[in-house]
Amino acid sequence: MNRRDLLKTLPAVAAMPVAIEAAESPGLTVRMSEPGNLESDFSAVKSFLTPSEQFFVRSHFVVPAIDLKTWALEVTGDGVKSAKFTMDDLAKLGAVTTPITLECAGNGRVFLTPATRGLQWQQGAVGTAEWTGVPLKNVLEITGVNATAKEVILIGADKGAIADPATPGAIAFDRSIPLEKALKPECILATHMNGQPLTPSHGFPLRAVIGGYYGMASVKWLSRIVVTDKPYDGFWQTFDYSHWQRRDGGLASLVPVGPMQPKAQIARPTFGEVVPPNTAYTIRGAAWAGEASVSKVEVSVDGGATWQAATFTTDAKPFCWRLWELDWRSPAKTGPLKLLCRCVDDAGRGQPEKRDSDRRTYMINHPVPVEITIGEARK
Ligand SMILES: Nc1nc2c(c(=O)[nH]1)N[C@H]1C(S)=C(S)[C@@H](COP(=O)(O)O)O[C@H]1N2
Ligand SMILES: [Mo]
Repeated sequence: MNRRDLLKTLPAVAAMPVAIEAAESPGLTVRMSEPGNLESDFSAVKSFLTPSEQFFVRSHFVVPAIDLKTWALEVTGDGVKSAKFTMDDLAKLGAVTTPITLECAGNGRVFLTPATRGLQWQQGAVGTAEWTGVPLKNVLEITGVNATAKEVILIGADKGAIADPATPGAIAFDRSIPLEKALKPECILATHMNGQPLTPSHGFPLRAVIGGYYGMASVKWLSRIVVTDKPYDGFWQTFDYSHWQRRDGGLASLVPVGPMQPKAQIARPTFGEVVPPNTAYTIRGAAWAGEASVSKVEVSVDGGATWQAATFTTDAKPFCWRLWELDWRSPAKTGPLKLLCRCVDDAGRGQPEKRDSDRRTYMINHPVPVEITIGEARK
C-alpha cells in the first residue's frame, strides 16, 4: 500500500506482461502486473467454493524461489524448543481440511471517497477455498511456548524494500497474531487449496490460513514462525494494515487490522447492468462475518428506503461466506436504480451505514450501492 502501488496500477494496464498474465488467468482482472495482483470476478460467484484459478491474488513482492529439497519451516522464540519441520515432518502432524473465506482488508477500496492510494480493488478481493494442512496448534505443541508468550509471528520467504514509508531495507512479509488465536482450530498451515498443492502465487509450498482474519494474516510462502513475549510492531501491522481505535476521551491509537467485519456484496446484477422492466430477476450475492457466521441478509431495491430479507442457498458457517438470493420483479418504470444489501451475524453485529475514516483504507464494509438501469438492452 504505497505510492508506488498506486502509480503502478495506472501505466501497467497497457503493458505487455499484463496481457500475458490476464491470458493465463481468465476471469481475473490485473490490478498490478509485477508482483501479480489479480482480482476475482465477483459477479461470477455462483458456488460456495471459489475455483483456485479464479481466486484473487494479493502479493506485495514477487513470488520467492523455493527449493523443496532444502526447504524447512523454522520455529524459534521465547521459551520455544527451536525446531525445523520439513514437508514430511508436517504431514505426520495430522492434516485437516476446512473451507475458509479470505478477504483482503482493502477489498472495496475503489469505492472510498475521496480516492485513496493502494490497490483499487472493487468487490473481488475475496474468495472461499477448502484448505488442507496442519493446525498451527499441533506445531506449537511440539515446540512448546512460554506461559508468558503473547504472539506468534508468521514470516514469509518473500522480501523487498518499500519506499514510502521507507522500510529498513528489504524486509520479509510478516504478521503476528495473538497466541490465543494461534491455538484455535481455524489457524492452519496449509499445503493444499481445493484439493491441489498450493500454486506459487497462493504460497507454495506452505501458507498460514488464519480463519476469520483479513487476508494479510494468512502469510504465504511461510518459512519461519517466531513466538514472542512482547507485542510485535512490524511494518505490516503498524505502517500498513493498521487502523485507528478511539479510547478514553477520544484518544486514538493505531492497532493492527485483525478480524474480518460483517459484509454482504451483490454479485448480480453487477454495476451498470441494464435490467429489462417488469421482469422476474434473481438478485444474488454472498455475505461473511469473520469469526462469526451470517444469520441475516437484507436487500434494498430502492436505494435504502426499504429492505427485504434474502434467502440463503448455503449454510451458516463461521469463517465462511454464505451465498444468498432474492427473487425480484424489476419495476415497470425505466431509469436508474440503486440496489443495496447488508448482513447481520450470529452475534448480532451488522454493517456500519457510513464509512468510518478511522479505518484508513482497510475494513471497508459500509453498504455500497450497485447502480443499475431499468431499460431495454441496447441491441
Ligand atoms: N508472504 C506473503 N503472504 C501474504 C501476502 C504477501 O504479500 N506475502 N499478502 C497477504 C494479503 S494482504 C492477502 S489479502 C492474502 C491474499 O492471499 P491470496 O493471494 O492467496 O489470495 O495473502 C496474504 N499473505
Ligand atoms: Mo490483503
